[in-house]
Amino acid sequence: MTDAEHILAQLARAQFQISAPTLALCPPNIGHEVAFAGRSNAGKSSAINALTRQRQLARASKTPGRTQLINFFQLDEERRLVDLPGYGYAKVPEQMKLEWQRHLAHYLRERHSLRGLILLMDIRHPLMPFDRNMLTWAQERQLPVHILLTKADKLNRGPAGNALQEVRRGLTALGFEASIQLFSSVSRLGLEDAAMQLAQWLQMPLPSEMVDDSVSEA
Ligand SMILES: Nc1nc2c(ncn2[C@@H]2O[C@H](COP(=O)(O)OP(=O)(O)OP(=O)(O)O)[C@@H](O)[C@H]2O)c(=O)[nH]1
Ligand SMILES: [Mg+2]
Repeated sequence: MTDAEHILAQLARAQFQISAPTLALCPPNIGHEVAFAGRSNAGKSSAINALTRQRQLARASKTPGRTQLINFFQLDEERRLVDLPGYGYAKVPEQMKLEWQRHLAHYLRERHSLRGLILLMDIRHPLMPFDRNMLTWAQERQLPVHILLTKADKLNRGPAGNALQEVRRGLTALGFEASIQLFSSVSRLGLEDAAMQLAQWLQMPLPSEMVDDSVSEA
């Protein structure tokens, strides 16, 4: 079994933990967690489902703005994935958008167990104002960011590669540091790379790093 296969098997053990409307109602701020952020409809819930090989763990919907709470998925006692509320859906009342943004900023600022941010952007609409806000907040907190350019299956290979390079250049021009990859929940492109990023931030043990003492005992 490769490291990535091992990690994907571990991620498949994720279980829904709790939905929190505010920071105060989040699970204890201990251990390690990785949050998935992105504009509404970017594919956050679909990515979590693909990475955990569960169809309905995080509810993916064709109605944007469905995930309005901070949803926690537990891998074990000290490791969690977090589905953050999507942002920027036009039909949501302004008052509600401001409320979400307040909770989101609060979560990013105060959540010390947060080890890294997976920022999802639709490959056809990258680096929108919300994405830049997230990158700015993460940078202020020195939180590492890994970008998934989602729905890469919507483009052919050439255009997808070009989009990747263009976003890389955009990030540099804006002064942001982040790793980035193509991703598709549908074709599963980039699944293993994304899983390995989670493993690193969540400090999940890798088979290739585990000491095999059965040999010395023989
Ligand atoms: N073709 C394609 N469609 C995708 C992909 N990922 C998500 N979608 C579709 O995009 C829509 C939104 O996906 P979600 O996963 O619900 O997006 P979200 O970011 O969780 O949205 P909110 O919860 O509203 O913030 C759904 O109709 C998905 O089926 C992908 O990789 N490829
Ligand atoms: Mg969602």
